[in-house]
Formats: sequence, structure tokens, C-alpha cells
Amino acid sequence: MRLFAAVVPPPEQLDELGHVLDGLHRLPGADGLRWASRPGWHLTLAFMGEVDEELLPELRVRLARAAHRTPPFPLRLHGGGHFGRRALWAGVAGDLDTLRILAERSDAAARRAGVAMDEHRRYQAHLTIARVRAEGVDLRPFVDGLGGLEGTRWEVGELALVRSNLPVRGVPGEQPRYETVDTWALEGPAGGSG
Ligand code: 2AM
Repeated sequence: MRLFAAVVPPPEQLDELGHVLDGLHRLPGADGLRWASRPGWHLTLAFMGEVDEELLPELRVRLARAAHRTPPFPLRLHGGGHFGRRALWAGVAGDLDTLRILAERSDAAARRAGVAMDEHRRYQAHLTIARVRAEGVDLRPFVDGLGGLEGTRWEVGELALVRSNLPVRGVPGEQPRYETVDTWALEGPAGGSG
């Protein structure tokens, strides 16, 4: 099964993002983007790809440990950006150090459980909201629109293991379906994220 570890913002914060996106959907070029549907909105911590089911028990133990060691921390949705000409994302602000540590711990948990992880790339916190469908869409106006995104702060209290069910090939507009496999409360001591 295809798995990743993630942080999922609460409904109020997703509503705030939704309001900003309502404006972006009206911009020229919006039809050239494939907009991620709200039930799938998340901040990826560590992408694992195909994971052998046999590894799941050990992966759960290790992710539980990662969550247990990491304290809850504040985040808010903030602005946005793009990856090349491919993807448009909403950004976050707040305790990005602890977010990065949680991402590193999730990556290490998967490796130690025997998951073949990609090489480390610098962690860039983002919530993908759209992917480019038609070549040549200028993403700048969309990033400018996201400049107005200043979400309400929330306390990240949970690490989620999410399963991604890929869409059937060739079905236009189909999206991956995300299913939360398990969640663990962040329980580390305050100031103990390092
Ligand atoms: P993205 O948001 O930048 O697209 C589920 O596919 C999640 O894992 C997505 O949020 C995706 O990030 C992330 N991810 C990271 N590396 C990936 C990869 N090599 N293939 C697919 N998804 C990946």
C-alpha cells in the first residue's frame, strides 16, 4: 500500500483556506489547474511510497515513538508558493523547527522499519492545493492571491499515517483518495523537540 506521514489541519483552518481558494478559482487560468479536493488537504511529513504490509506493525511502533517524543506545536496557514511550473501550494508559519523535526523523525521511523525511502531532500513545508494540468499556466497570480492567506493559529497535536489510493488511470478529474490508517498524539515535553 502507498503510504505517507502527514499533519492534517483542523476544519476551521481548512475553511479559511477554502475561502482564499474561492477567490483563486475565479482567476484566469484556473481551469488549467487540477485543484486538490478538500478531504485530501494535508502537509506531507514523509512520503513512503509502496510499503509492504509486513512492515506495517513495525512502522506503527516507530511512528508512535516519534509522536511520543515530539511536543504539540503551533502552526498557521500562511501565504503560498509553487514548485516550478507543476504545483501550487499553501505555506505555513509558526513552529517550523518542530514541524521539521517531526518530518525527520517520521522519515527515520520509516527507514528503521525497513521502508526504502528516497534520498533526503530539504524539507519544505507545504500543502499542495493544485497541480498544473495545461502547460503554460502562469502560477504567479495564484501565488499573489495566496499572499492574503493568514490563517488562525492551531496547535498540531497529532501525527497521521495516511494511505493514498491512486485514481484509475485515464479518468479525467479523478483524484487520489486518502484514508487515515492511524493517528498518534504528540506527547513530547514542551521544549523537548530537539
Ligand atoms: P506534494 O504535496 O508535494 O504533491 C501523497 O502523494 C503526498 O506525498 C503528496 O502530498 C505528495 O506531495 C507527497 N509526496 C512526496 N514525494 C512524493 C512522490 N515521490 N510521489 C508522490 N507523492 C509524493
